[in-house]
Amino acid sequence: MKLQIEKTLRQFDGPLTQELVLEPGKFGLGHLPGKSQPDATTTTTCGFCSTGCGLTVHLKNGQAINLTPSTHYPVNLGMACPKGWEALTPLAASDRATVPLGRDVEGVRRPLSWDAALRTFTSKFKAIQAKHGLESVAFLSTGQIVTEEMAFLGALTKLGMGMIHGDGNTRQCMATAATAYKESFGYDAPPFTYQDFEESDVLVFIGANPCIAHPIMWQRVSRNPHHPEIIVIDPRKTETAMAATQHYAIRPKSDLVLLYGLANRLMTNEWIDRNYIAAHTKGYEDFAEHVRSFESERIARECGISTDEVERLARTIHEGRRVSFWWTMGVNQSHEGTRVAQAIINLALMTGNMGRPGTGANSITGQCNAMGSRLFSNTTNLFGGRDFRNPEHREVVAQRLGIGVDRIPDRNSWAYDQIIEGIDQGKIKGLWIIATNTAHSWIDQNRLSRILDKLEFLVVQDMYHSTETASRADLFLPAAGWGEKEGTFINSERRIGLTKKVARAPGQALSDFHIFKLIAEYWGEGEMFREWDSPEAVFQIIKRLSIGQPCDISGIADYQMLDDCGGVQWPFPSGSETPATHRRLFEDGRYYHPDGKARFIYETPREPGEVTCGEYPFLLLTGRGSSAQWHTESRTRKSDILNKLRPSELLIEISPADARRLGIQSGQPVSVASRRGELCGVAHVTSTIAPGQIFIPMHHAMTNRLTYSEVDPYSRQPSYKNGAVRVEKA
Ligand SMILES: Nc1nc2c(c(=O)[nH]1)N[C@H]1C(S)=C(S)[C@@H](COP(=O)(O)OP(=O)(O)OC[C@H]3O[C@@H](n4cnc5c(=O)[nH]c(N)nc54)[C@H](O)[C@@H]3O)O[C@H]1N2
Ligand SMILES: Nc1nc2c(c(=O)[nH]1)N[C@H]1C(S)=C(S)[C@@H](COP(=O)(O)OP(=O)(O)OC[C@H]3O[C@@H](n4cnc5c(=O)[nH]c(N)nc54)[C@H](O)[C@@H]3O)O[C@H]1N2
Ligand code: SF4
Ligand SMILES: [Mo]
Repeated sequence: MKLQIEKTLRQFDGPLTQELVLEPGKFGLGHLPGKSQPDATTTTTCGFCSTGCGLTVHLKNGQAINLTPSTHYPVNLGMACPKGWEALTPLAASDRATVPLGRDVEGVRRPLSWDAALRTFTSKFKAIQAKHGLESVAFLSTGQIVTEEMAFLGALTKLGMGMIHGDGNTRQCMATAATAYKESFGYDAPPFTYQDFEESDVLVFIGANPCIAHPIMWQRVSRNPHHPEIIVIDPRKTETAMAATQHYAIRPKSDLVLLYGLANRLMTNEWIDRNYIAAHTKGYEDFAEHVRSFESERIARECGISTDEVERLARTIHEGRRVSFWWTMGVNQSHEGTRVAQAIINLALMTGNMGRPGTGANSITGQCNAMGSRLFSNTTNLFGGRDFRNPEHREVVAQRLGIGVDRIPDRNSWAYDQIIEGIDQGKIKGLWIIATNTAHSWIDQNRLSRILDKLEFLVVQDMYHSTETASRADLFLPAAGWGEKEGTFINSERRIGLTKKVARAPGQALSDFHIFKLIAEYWGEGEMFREWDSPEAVFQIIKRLSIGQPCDISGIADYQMLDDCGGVQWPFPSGSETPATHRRLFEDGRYYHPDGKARFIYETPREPGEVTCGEYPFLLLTGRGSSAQWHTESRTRKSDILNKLRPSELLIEISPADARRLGIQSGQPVSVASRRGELCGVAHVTSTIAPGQIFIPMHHAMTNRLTYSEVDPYSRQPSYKNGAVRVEKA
């Protein structure tokens, strides 16, 4: 064992360490074209958004030199958005991390050898655990590393290092959808396939802006030959709303009232599918009683649209033969997001729009592997969507991993916000952050910053040493990025796609996989991970863990099969025939609850915790700014091309009426303040935003100084799209 560590480290010593990362003639995967074919290509899956586009990488001497969208991949059919086209560029950025970094006695960052870095990691975290208990060290991870790495991290920390608390940035993103599905369907199972975009005759987008956030999904909508009605429910007149046939600019956070009102209209008019309700659902009668008081006049009053609009919307849903409902962050990031998502699910269930082509209650995912994180990261759920608190589940997992069941925690982890609270209260002293930029993307940044100061030891593992979070680290570990390692992503339509190593990581940067493997050895748990030898070996372990669960993928032989099939959608249990190109769930009307029936779940709508007032009269909305910007922009800012496709300044979108009243013109500097912080930007006067609201893109590090920390009580996802602010000429 010791020999193995030494050998690995020797190979990463010094500047020219790449030979081990990329063996000549063995290009990432064994079956890829080797060095001798200078004009070879290979296929991979994009590492930005959850669309999961297939990309064809053009190679010279085994190295990626260019890429184009894959024409035959069933997801994108030859298309890619600007980020996909530019995916290789961020790998060559000048702030790529090439060596581990520690801090000297003065606190100045200094390069460390991997050996010293790993020793520091181990001794510091072990000392904290010895003094304050095993739970005093926690981790925060991501939806942007491959499933194999997520599984490794989840096993290493919770089964190997004795941690209880570890969560992902998927909490900021998909927790609401996951919770809603689990309660309504009995399992976290987005039912759709992208083909549904093309097969619907009515598409309803709620709190989603796919023109910007999922451009290639939107392309699929554009290919729909049925002249569909496209309905957008969004307080802003977004790019998607402009392209829609109907736009309802409802008052922010009034979705639940609107959706219950629609259920009321459908019910009152008998526009429901009684057969479907009787055969496949439970709880309809109580739900019908609940929505009785949501009459059109009330909806109009509370949502800020007319009664005629309510009627038209209900009628359009009724008249559609194949109606699909799609939602994203306008729903998930809300104080009552879980119930809003379930209100959408209820509409699909009561109208029988489930399980048929072009239908479904469909949550669009965000990050390239948020779906992998939901199932296999071992954070919120025990591997495979199981429950840490269930002794039988723990027993199964222990058996399949060949470990003692006592190694598996019998409690759930704290959620992201609770981990932050835990740091504030001194319960968590050590934190390991992997592939997420907490010091930019988490809510209420001024408060977060004060809390992070309380940590005794912060480790950050990222591709770049320059991120807001990396700059705060006591120990920094340099990671390889997408394209420099292999593994699988699971996209929004449950498709497991393969991503490959087509470039060398710079300097001594290692794949997250390698880093976890080394940490396992240094921690003294190498033996537990003997079988976890390569991403593909871990893929086989994940397959084993999935058996018997709705996400069973034991029928996927290996990586080669994923490559050959253009990805495979779960479920795909062993014994399945060749996977069809498109598969949706619930075609037989059987859901995952023991009785096979979906549930109608509802609750009384309530006001968010912060509302506008005289001092803070504007409601703040945040979200994606352009298709060329990715989150905290650690990657997209590194591309000159993408930089040309985004605004060069932080734009504050404000309505013409408000701008006039405040004497503000487009291009003028403005300041925005909330109870928590303030920022300066440039006014963008536009009628896409309603009076009384402003919109600020999330991509700037200052945006989250303003945001208000409130979480949905069931999913614990933060409500990033609500807060009261003041706007002034700067
Ligand atoms: N270019 C680009 N694409 C991305 C990303 C990126 O950073 N850049 N990120 C990816 C990720 S991780 C995610 S999660 C997705 C997010 O994808 P989306 O959710 O589509 O994007 P957002 O802009 O965050 O929010 C969508 C809309 O919600 C609306 N909204 C706000 N409040 C409400 C409300 O109360 N009700 C309703 N109905 N709507 C409301 C906003 O006006 C906004 O237009 O995008 C993914 N794709
Ligand atoms: N105000 C506001 N805030 C928001 C949102 C909003 O709508 N409004 N949306 C929220 C949502 S939905 C999301 S998903 C989050 C996203 O928030 P973050 O996860 O913080 O955003 P990213 O910029 O994607 O951060 C990913 C980090 O991982 C690094 N990285 C990339 N690939 C790898 C890898 O392979 N290995 C390692 N080790 N590192 C890697 C990148 O350099 C980057 O620093 O933001 C949330 N924050
Ligand atoms: S739509 Fe998403 S997956 Fe497709 S190329 Fe763009 S960022 Fe990549
Ligand atoms: Mo997200």
